[in-house]
Amino acid sequence: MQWVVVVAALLVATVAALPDVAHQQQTINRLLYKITSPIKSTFTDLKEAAQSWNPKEHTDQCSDGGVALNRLLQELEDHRLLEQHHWFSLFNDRQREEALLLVDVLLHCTSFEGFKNNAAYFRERMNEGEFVYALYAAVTHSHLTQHVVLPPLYEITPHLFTNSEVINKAYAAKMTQTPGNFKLEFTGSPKNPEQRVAYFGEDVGINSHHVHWHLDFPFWWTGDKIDRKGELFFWAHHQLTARYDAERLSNHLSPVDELYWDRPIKDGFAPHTVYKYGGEFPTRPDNKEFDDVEGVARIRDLKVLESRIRDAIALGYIINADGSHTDINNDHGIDVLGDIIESSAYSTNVAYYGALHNQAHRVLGAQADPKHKFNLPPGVMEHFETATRDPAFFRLHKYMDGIFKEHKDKLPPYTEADLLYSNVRITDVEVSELSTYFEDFEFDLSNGLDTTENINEVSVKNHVSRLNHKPFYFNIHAHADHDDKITVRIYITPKHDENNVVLHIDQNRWGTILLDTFWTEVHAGDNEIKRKSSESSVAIPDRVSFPQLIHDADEAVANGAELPHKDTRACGHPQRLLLPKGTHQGLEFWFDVFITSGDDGVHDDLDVNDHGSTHGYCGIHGEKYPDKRPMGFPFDRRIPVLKTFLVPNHHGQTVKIIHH
Ligand code: CUO
Repeated sequence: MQWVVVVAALLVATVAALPDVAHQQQTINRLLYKITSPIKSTFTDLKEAAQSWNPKEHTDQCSDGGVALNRLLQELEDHRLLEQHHWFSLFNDRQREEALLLVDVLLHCTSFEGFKNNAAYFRERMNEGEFVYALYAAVTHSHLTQHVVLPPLYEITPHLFTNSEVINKAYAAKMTQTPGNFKLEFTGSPKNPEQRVAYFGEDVGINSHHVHWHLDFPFWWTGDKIDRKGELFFWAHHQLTARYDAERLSNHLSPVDELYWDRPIKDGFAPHTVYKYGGEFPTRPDNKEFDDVEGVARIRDLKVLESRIRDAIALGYIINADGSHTDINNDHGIDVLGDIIESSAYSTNVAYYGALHNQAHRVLGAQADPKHKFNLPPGVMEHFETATRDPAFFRLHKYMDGIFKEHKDKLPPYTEADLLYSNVRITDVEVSELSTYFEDFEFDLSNGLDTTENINEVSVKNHVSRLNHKPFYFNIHAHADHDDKITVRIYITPKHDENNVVLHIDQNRWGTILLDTFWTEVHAGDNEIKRKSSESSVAIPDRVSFPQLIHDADEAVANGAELPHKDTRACGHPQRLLLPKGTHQGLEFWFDVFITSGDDGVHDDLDVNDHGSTHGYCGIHGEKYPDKRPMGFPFDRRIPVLKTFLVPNHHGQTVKIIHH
């Protein structure tokens, strides 16, 4: 795909031609409205485009001269495209190929009009799941749509975020024209200890972040080089795993164990979730032995891939496809390994190292029907929307994380010189009360229900309990010898294990959670650096709901007004899950503050410009990851001697998280 080559050149030319943002927002809303029904007749421009726009006549509006468009049209003409009203999975090679053909078409559009008309045309002719994926990916990456707020996916394809009991009630509500707001219960029963942390794995905000992380950093991406994508794959999932383990602690569960190919998958999972088309998501009983999955992978082959990757770690280099070696015993090694393990299109030797992680998702997702005898649809593990519901997700990622740790543990520990920033001495840190609680959250289901134009809409919602925390702040007192820009990193780490034993820093450092990282200035003398939880650079606020986006865009278009939304980025840990759940007595964590030189920042203006503010787990869209140091620094390497950490620019204290 060569769209990126032309994007820069077109950027200047097209900015002037951009229609107003409100109109763009309205268009994207309308393309996603009732996605399994035809475009509404009152959306006249889209309806017209779907019926009478002939894409072939407009290849002059494609930066590739229509190559991508003609490819997709040919597939359509040959009746090769997946039918509508069928499940879609990104991990299905053919289905992904089709979705990416549309991504290719949309990313080559030189004007928003062309983007819109092509999208409307293919919306009516392609599988709906493929269309939604392609539209989300294209809006995320197209230079034409950077001001559009993508609606929360839980309100576009709610089937993947709620359970079948609620969906049945929603259908009944629609049939009987009776508005409803149903309680969404977490999957499972109290007999299953894993259910105690279902509030985390089934949190719609976590699921939304996870899907968007993979939309921002797609494994198939071959466009403009995305900075440190492989390392981000490691880091975002490492943090997800660390956060999950922290949740388990307050729920009296031991850390999740990793997956072993030659042992049974200990925990089963009954998703209680249904596809819009394709039936129920398959169930897996407890202690299922791994089966080879026909057409996907044999377990013995996956073991071979694992062993090749671990050989590379032991040897300290990757063997590239051309036989050359890439050294990985350095800061950059984790990035190379991330690409190899996922694997992404950046992997330098897929033939040899395969796609361990992606294959594992598919293999786990197909354990209920590994020979495809029963024509079951893909399991929850085969969708980023649903994967974290299954306890096997965290086992899988613990396994991946262990491989990454094997590599990190081979690197030399940081020395005092690596950690010391002698300009600053932290004298004290005040942390306000840290407390968590559960609250109710409501989201709309109506986009998942079919409609015809002569049936009235009824309000159909569900509400679910979700974790939140009281806003908090910290106040760092630091003495500086001279004025300088500084980098601040804030971490919390569970202090005890599940048996209440205090852990040595080298035992728990892998469970460290990044709360915030930012750049600011210090002046010679005493400084006070205040920071609020709401400013955290790892988290994003609640997404604007789809009904609200529709309302705001329609109103803005009608009045020629501006849209009120600023936060376009959907990749980011949910703000309200910044803290792990505490306990009534208070769960103890280490609270670590590290201040290093501002030179750790990649961009010069980071102290005054946060570049979209959600870079911790998601980088800065279209720019370099802002922190030059390895992600997780300085807890990413072994800490054999605690003394190394006792530099004046570091401060550690115990804090308690209380759960109310
Ligand atoms: Cu995100 Cu496995 O990479 O789900």
